Amino acid sequence: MKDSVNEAEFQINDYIRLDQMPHFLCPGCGHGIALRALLWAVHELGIDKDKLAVVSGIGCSGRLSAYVDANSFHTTHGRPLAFATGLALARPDLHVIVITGDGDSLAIGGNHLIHACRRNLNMTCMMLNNEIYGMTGGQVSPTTTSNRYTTTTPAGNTEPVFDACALATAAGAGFVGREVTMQVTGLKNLLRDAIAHDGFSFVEVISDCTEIYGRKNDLGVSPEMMLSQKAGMRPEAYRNTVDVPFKPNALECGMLAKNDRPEYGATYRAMVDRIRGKGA
Ligand SMILES: Cc1ncc(C[n+]2csc(CCOP(=O)(O)OP(=O)(O)O)c2C)c(N)n1
Ligand code: SF4
Ligand SMILES: [Mg+2]
Repeated sequence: MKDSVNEAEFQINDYIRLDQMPHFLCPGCGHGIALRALLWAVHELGIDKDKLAVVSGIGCSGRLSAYVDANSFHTTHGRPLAFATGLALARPDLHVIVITGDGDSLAIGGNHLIHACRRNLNMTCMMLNNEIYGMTGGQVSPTTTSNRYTTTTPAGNTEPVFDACALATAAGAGFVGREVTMQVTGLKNLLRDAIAHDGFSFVEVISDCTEIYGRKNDLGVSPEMMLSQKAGMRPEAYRNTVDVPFKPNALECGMLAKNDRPEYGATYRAMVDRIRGKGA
């Protein structure tokens, strides 16, 4: 990974498939902002598009890989990390990035997430947390805020909420961070550091599903949702403004954990070399 930042101006059109436009996202959906920040980070790192692999699951978040002009793989619901594991192990020359949703990675794919964190194979997982199953009409997810209305919790959600970053940290991820879409530059910087990290990196993006979740819960339209998400976060090192009032129970953002333990692919390849050396 290059240490220096590519100084050339970032032009998103250099990184997306224009023949796939217009995109399918609803107006105000936070997922588009996250994709822009991700591609900006890729640009600043000077990653060759031929060496970039973007793997996604199923969901509105999962749809994003189709728009990236690189090696992209739209896999099955909950399984992008399993797919990416094989890819990263077989092709260590690639920069493997997984785009997933809160349902995709914490519900049906929860098992794959904890083992990807534990294994610490070199790849980056960007999880778009909009607190809902957006694509399928707004069912409750493991991150839906308590008491909020969804199509499957018509009287309000009574399940406790998952803290995805705490889960990833406890499971051993090498790099863990969180950011809101309102802080595009901070999100880009966080993603840049996550991709540059040698090991498994996990970035939770607090996104918004304006159409299905925001509307049902009277959260306003996208700017109101983004502002209230920003106000609910505690400012950290990556934040580029300091106008967020401190709240004791606020969620932390920025880089939350870093663990420089051995990367799994390198350990695995060294073992293979050792065995081959013994057998020769
Ligand atoms: C095996 C399987 N089960 C269920 C589905 C239906 N399904 C598609 S997307 C989705 C939820 C997506 O939610 P999330 O991962 O949060 O993504 P979002 O749409 O919110 O970005 C579900 C349940 C499926 N495609 N495959
Ligand atoms: S349904 Fe929600 S998550 Fe899906 S594109 Fe629309 S606003 Fe975004
Ligand atoms: Mg979701």
